[in-house]
Amino acid sequence: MANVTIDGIQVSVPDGSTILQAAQVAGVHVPTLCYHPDQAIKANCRICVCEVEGQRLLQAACSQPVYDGMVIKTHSPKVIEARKTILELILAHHPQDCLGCIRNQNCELQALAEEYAIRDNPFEQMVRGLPKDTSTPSIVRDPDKCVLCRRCISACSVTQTVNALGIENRGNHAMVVPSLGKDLIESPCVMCGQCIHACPVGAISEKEQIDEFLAAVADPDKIVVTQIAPAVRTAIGEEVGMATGEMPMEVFVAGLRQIGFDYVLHTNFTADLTIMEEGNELLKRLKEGGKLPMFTSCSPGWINFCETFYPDLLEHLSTCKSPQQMFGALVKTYWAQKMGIDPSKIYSVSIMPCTAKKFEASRPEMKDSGYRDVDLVLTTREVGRLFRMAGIDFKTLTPSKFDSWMGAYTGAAVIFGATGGVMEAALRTVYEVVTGKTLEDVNFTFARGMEGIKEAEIDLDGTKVKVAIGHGLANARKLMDQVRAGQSPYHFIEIMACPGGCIGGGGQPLTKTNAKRAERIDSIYVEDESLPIRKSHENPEVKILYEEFLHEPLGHKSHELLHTHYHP
Ligand code: HC1
Repeated sequence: MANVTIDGIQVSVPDGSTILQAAQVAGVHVPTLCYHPDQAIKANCRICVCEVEGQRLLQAACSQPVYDGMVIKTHSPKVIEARKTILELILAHHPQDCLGCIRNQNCELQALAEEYAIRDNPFEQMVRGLPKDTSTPSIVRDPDKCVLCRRCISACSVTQTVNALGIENRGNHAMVVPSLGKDLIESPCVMCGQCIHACPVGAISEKEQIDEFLAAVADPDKIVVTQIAPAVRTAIGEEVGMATGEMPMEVFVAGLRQIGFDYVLHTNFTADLTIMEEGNELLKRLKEGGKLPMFTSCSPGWINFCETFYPDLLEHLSTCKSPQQMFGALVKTYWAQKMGIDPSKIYSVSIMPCTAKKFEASRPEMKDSGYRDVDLVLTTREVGRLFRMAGIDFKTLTPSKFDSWMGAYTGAAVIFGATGGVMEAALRTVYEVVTGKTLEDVNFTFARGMEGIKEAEIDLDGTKVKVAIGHGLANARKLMDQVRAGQSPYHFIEIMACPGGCIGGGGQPLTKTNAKRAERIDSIYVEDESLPIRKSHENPEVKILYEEFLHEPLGHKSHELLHTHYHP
């Protein structure tokens, strides 16, 4: 252990700790910018510099290890002057359009400028005037706003192993650019949006489509219908001043009606339906000798990753469309018929935790209903903005229920939002279908939690099925390399592109830490346990859908509307 003194406070910390870690133990705030708690140390912005007694040069707190007897000052006049100069230099190269910036009031640079009372900048403004990159349907890059912290590069290349972003040039000319220096759409970007969570400023953001939504609501010829993804409810409260998981579902539904939705339905309904189709597809492959292991296919960032990096393994993907797209195909066919509504008037809006869902909805093949199946995708953050714009007071709102025929859901659907949830939901149904017995304990706890790869062997009354779960694309890559090498022992693999699953999606309220992701996961399982029905095949509205419209899983109508193919 090392005994150090920070701003007069004595603490004892493990050998090898950094000044920043020691400061956290002492309860002393040291500002950071390039530092990210879940990434390797970069130490390139120098905002965290501190004064160490006996040393002439200031030391970066995020990278400098402490030693026994070290005396540190975190806010001496010399330190404050250095930090102010660093901030002034960054701001001299940064646009001053904070009022119109998507990160206004949620920007780490803006917060630091306030913390250090940066008022009149002595350095001349030298913004480069680079164009925004709006080439993808999901993500916008604004290179002028980049502060070169490299957190996006780390998220893209280490957490996700996608390597869509890199550094071009050196010194004053250094820039973060898509690989090969082209627009993002020409890079291997999978549109997962993990770079957005990493970015401290407004240099990378979702493609905001609030104005399209407002125009649809104002159009008297449009019937605006929404679906809500499983991971949204747990996090939406964070956008309106509530704790994680605190927003009750029926209050959320009431809020959505307030901002203009005519009907509120649920992606959870088609998550249950996905289990019916995907579970039966797995059983068919096991029985008839189809491609194994079978991979889940609901996470669009993962599909993009598979198409880009593993085109030779596409046949392993389940042919099921994602729940978002199953919903899109059914709302303008089955639901429109049931409600007696002209499908050409339906404007179908999904609320998703995911930026890649915007891309998925725009895929040319996603129009099996005869129309664009999903017209617009709003992220959780965009809906948070709409709630704030409408000035809704959630404490006084009268709770409201989902609309009929595609609004009922089970606990199995709720857990789709967390890593391992699709696997657990599938096992709850597959067990009962294969064994004909009631599954008394529905909790497959091996599937839960933030461990990168989880695996188990499930005994279905004598039939042994080996399964694995990976979340975050670096973990997906490990599982895929095993499959490519012919060494995968598994029959069924769940992959979610984002760390933690959809609760950590690129469209969720901005979070810096895996600890926050774990908190959202906990709230998902609390919701699962609170529901009276926790197995997808017991969803009463899904039963009606099969009786009246689809007739059987994997049948003709299902293939027409609910399944798809993939392309390299
Ligand atoms: Fe997901 Fe899915 S769980 S992919 O993570 O299968 O985004 O929430 O909506 O479609 O249901 C995301 C979440 C989501 C789909 C479902």
